[in-house]
Amino acid sequence: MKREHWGSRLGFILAAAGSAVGLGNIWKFPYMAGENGGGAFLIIYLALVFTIGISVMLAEFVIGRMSEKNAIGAFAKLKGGLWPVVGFFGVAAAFIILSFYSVVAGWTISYMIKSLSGALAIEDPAALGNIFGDFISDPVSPLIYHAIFMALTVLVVLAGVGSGIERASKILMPALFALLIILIIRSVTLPGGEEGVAFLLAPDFSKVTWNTVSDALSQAFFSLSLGMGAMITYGSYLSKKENIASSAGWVTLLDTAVAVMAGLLILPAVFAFGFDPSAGPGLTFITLPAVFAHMPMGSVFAFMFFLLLAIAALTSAVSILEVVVAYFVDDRGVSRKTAAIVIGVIIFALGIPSSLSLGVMSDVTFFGKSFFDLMDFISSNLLLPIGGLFISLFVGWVIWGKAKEEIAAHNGIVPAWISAWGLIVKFVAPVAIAFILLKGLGTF
Ligand code: ILE
Repeated sequence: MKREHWGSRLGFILAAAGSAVGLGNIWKFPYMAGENGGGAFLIIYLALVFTIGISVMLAEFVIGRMSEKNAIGAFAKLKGGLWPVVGFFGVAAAFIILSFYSVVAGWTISYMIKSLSGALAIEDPAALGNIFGDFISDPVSPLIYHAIFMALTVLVVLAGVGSGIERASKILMPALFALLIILIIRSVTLPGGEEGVAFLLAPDFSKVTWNTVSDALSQAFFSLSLGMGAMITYGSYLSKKENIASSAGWVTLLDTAVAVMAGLLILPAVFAFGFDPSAGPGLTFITLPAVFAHMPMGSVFAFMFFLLLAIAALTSAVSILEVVVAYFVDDRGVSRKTAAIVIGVIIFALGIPSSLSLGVMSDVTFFGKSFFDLMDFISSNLLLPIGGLFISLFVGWVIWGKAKEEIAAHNGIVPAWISAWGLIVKFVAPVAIAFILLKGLGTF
């Protein structure tokens, strides 16, 4: 059977950017920048994204389009041997990440509703902290939203690549950009907001340690959806006419722009009302509602913000589910419908202990971590970097000659920058990623 292709170049770029732009950009990036010296973190992050990040993304597009296969099947087709294990890591990462990602995405849906009902129109962050704490530790309510979010994700994937994923991305991504721009204008025009802009743009290198660098690299992988098979899978639906290098450039640029814009949305507002930018993961769910409560029509802006987060999360979750579904459809002969539903239900079930570990199961720890943190650690700190490392080595050393042809497939011209890309995938990325991996494991 001929593989389905994206309907248009724009459709593909929006879908891939939809995968990349997610909770990682809007929820995680601003608080990580807030904790790590603002502008200094931004500079390191940008440097890593535009060297290693963009290179690994291009490597994933090459593997996907050359093989026209899912993440595991791609390695089996291109080389075989033990290489499919790399794809297996990606599929495993996708599976695990979606289980807890959907829990957090569920929170955003609940917060949309809470904003509308006025339940969050409270100026005191301590009271909002209690609301958040009570909500996420509840044994039932977050699971209902987790189920709703997984159901939405399954529905999009079930409808297929063109009529589900591409169509949803073409509607949701422009909506996301529109919401983002409205919210940024509101935020940077707040009296006192300039301080937040300065915080994000003026670097304070005194806070930078090796940890900052390793956090920035892990964040780059997570945010660009690398090492989890997503870009291999999306790349496999690309036609040979597409310029994959420029696509990788666009997706990286859009993803980074949204992270910076999210910083510009959140930090000025936080500064304008005198809150702490280093509030950590609670910045979005606790500090931001307090910020909105200070604004005229705050509930409307709060609703728009959580809608923005939910949309960003949905287009990302769709890409992660597609990684697993594509494997079962391509290699196991399962129908798309059955695969999407059954895998969706299993991932939902795996998310249950993650959600409960923030409440009734908080005493159950594994290696000192809650189930939620354990899932996050195994996937983000182990599987993604391992995937990225071997993807770079695979393209740089195993299929390098063919990879160059793949880059030139649309016009027959091997670009001049190819040697710089070669240098990164052969040496720079593997060494840098190995460093982070060892650090993550606490070796040094
Ligand atoms: N890249 C997205 C994000 O930043 C997802 C990460 C796919 C798991 O949220």
